[in-house]
Amino acid sequence: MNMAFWQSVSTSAEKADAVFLAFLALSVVMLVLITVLMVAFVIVYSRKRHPKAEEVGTHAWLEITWTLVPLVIFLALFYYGWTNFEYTRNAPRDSMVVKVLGRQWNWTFTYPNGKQTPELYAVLGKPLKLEIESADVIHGFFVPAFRLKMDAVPGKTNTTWFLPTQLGSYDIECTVICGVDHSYMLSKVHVVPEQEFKAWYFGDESAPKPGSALAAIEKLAVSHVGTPPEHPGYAALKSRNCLSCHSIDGVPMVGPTFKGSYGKQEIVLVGGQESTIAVDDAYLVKAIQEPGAEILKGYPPAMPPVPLPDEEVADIIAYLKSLK
Ligand SMILES: [Cu+2]
Repeated sequence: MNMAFWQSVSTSAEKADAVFLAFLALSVVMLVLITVLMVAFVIVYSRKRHPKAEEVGTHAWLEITWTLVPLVIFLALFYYGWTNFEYTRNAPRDSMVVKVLGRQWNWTFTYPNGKQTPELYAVLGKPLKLEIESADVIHGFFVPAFRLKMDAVPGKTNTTWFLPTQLGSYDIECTVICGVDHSYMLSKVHVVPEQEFKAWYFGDESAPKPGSALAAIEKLAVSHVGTPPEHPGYAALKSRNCLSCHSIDGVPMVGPTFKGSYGKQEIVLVGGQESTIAVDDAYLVKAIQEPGAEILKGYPPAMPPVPLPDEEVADIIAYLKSLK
């Protein structure tokens, strides 16, 4: 099935749906059977037809039957569910292993060669094993289109896997209330053709992300109606997940907004002592590399250090200067 609300685009999704439908079908059969019997008994054994109560004797075989039949049905359902659960837990040996790190409030995916992305790239028709961890609190890694859900627990590695069967981009959500921006802890799985993935995976820093050929065509279509190209600093903020805690429109989130921040006088806490600083290049470089050193007053020390190449830092600072 491929309706928007019932997308099953991985092998595990097809299996999970089969189990779900089996349980649903049995539930419907039981509901109808019990309702029909209930109504029939009310009519057949009404007081009008049976004014005098009778004692009913034991029917050994009847009792054995209605005990054994449900037992067999339930054991069969258990076996069916269990084998499918096993299937989702045991990744094939040729799976690519991707580490998933959940933190307040984003996901980071690390591939075997060390490349990192904020959104997951998977190859169509190839198994992908996930090793899921958390840097802070418990999160829940959930891809509804794959029927794939696994907790991200600090100090523990949970694994699962999937084999995507359809090209496309699918939502990733966090299922555990993990703090104020829990509901923004969103990402995507992009299922792409193998050559596109390899070109990015084995390419250097400048290799385009898989799926970008398609995105570039879409962008070209948009640029004909006059959308300006994205500022490289904005692109960096987006790809490094900065915008899940910092806004560019003046509204403070977990962290301060970027709008109008450059050149401002701010009060910071340095080792518990307040001091006034000007937000300039030097401060911003330090705030990115060592975010815990000088915390802006009124904000939690929540930001992880972000190792960024120098050009990206320069792009980001140039972009912040432009945000008046
Ligand atoms: Cu979360």
